[in-house]
Amino acid sequence: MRIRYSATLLLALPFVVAMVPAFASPTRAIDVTLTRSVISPGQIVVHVGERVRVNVTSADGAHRFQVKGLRLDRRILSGGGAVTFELQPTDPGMFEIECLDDGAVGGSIRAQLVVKK
Ligand SMILES: [Cu+2]
Repeated sequence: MRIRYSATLLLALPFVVAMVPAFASPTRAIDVTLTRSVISPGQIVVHVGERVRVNVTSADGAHRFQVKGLRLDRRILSGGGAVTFELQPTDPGMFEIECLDDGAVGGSIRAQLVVKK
């Protein structure tokens, strides 16, 4: 029963998300920059089966970077270098990216991760 449960969990995940060492070299790198007012780019487009490495940096302070539905939640520190994660989508879809500023007043900043066939 334990094995069946694990397999179901794996199938339910739309993505494989993992921290990777800086020296890994996947197919395509995407640089994302965070500020208090914008996530740049505002839309990240990837394709099913494509292997991408996303490098997230902050231009103006600490941020909390989340991709809804992917269990991706990272703290991005100012001047701390890029926080990198790798993904390889298995299904098309659209995922909301939300960025919260540490200690900031007001709402979060949003962007989209779009997976095309
Ligand atoms: Cu932010």
